[in-house]
Amino acid sequence: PTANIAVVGLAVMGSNLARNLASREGNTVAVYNRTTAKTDALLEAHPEAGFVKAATMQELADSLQTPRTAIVMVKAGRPTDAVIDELVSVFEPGDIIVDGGNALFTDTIRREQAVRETGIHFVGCGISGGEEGALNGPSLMPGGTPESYETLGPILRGIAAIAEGEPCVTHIGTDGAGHFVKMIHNGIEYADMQLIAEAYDLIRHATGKSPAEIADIFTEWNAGELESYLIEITAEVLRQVDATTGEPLVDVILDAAGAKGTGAWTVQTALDLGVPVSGIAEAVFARSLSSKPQQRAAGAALPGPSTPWSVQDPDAFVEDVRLALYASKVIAYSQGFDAIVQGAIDHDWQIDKGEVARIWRGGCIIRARFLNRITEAYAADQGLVALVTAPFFSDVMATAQDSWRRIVAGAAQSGIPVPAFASSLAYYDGLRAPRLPASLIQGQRDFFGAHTYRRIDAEGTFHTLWSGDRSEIAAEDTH
Ligand code: NBP
Repeated sequence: PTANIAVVGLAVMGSNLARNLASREGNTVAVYNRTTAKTDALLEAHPEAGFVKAATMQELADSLQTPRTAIVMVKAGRPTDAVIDELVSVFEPGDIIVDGGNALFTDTIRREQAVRETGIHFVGCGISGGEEGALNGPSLMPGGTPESYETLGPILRGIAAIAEGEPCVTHIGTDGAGHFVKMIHNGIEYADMQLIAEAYDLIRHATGKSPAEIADIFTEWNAGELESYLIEITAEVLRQVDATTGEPLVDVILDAAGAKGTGAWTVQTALDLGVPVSGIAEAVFARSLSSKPQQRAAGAALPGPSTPWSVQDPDAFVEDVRLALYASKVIAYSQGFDAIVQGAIDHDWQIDKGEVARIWRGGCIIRARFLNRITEAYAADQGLVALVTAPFFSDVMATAQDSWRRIVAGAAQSGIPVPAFASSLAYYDGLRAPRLPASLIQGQRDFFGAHTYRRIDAEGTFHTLWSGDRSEIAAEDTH
């Protein structure tokens, strides 16, 4: 056997990852694809990679040194299960199967349990960065056993993106932890993109600036604390002119946003965990609304406000939008990390939050300067109960909140939809509130369902005899 690592599935992600692996010192990469013509095409296009061709799964297993390690990059769902079954039939105890596809973390937990019975290690590994990242350096989020990471870690460190001299990979936790964290990454990505889109929309409608002018604003923002991949590519998209019409490309692209489902997974999971990820949820819903042409056509006739936004000082307005974006973005990340904290508790994972922020600084779509501040916040306090309350971020809120409130209020008054800005602010104010009207909700629940309530001044559970004399009795806790 000559190869130390294999890639199974040679579509765009798999072939790029295989080339990345082959370009690193010390790796010999075996490659397999169900349709062998694809394997042949890859070998022909990249003789420099020195790939070892496997025409069957048995050939693949025979070409690998032990412990055998194979990274699976096939379509998520049934194809992944099919390939895992085939690998299990030719691998031996101690070998390692890595799923690098976009699996739902609960599928990864299920697969890990099944594969573990055979003595083979199964590692669900989140991979972020798309095709470009797979080729030149992705952010990698492996789960699985610590033992498998001893073999896998050095290989993954070799191909990961480098941020400030360090590879963007860490062992996230056992079984599905890696795919869970990748899912949250994607959820945050949805929120980040929606917030940027709202910022653009506000500036466009309230100041009348052109997409090219707004592109310059984003370029300027990218030199400051908002510096990130998404801000950078936003400027490029806004600057693009359509060759056919001569119009800004953003004006000829149909305004219906697609989705592949990982944002919805994040929200569904967060609902189960009981963690408010309202910024992410609004971002997912905003895409849904955009993709409802019939409802939007019917809605176009609905009455709106009589007064458009009259911005007196465009520079001051743009700075308000920048700060509103920054504050909302902090909330989106804070909510995402809250989901990681709760997911780790529910699934018994030891996840180092600071490390997660560290490995997101390179390779992935949400790479951003301020992730360093998140790493610092968790380094200072691993038990941080809400990221936004860390000193650095509460200072951001102090600086940004007046601008944020002006923007959300102005948007409401002039009828510009800013669901992610507004819900982030509402979450922030909810978090701050010394008392919430949840006391009233408990009263209502007790009234119609005898669900009982607790008091601020006594231990125990109580019920008011609403349909009797309305006196209070001590009650069994019924929830
Ligand atoms: P696809 O998701 O399009 O999958 C194509 C590959 O799956 C081909 O190699 C195909 O083999 C193989 N395959 C299928 Br389909 N059914 C199979 C089966 N029953 N048995 C064996 N092989 C089967 O490829 P991709 O776009 O390169 O994505 C690969 C994975 O990476 C996916 O899980 C995807 O969600 C994920 N992904 C991640 C990112 C990211 O940014 N992280 C981006 C894009 C994709 P064939 O050639 O014989 O049909």
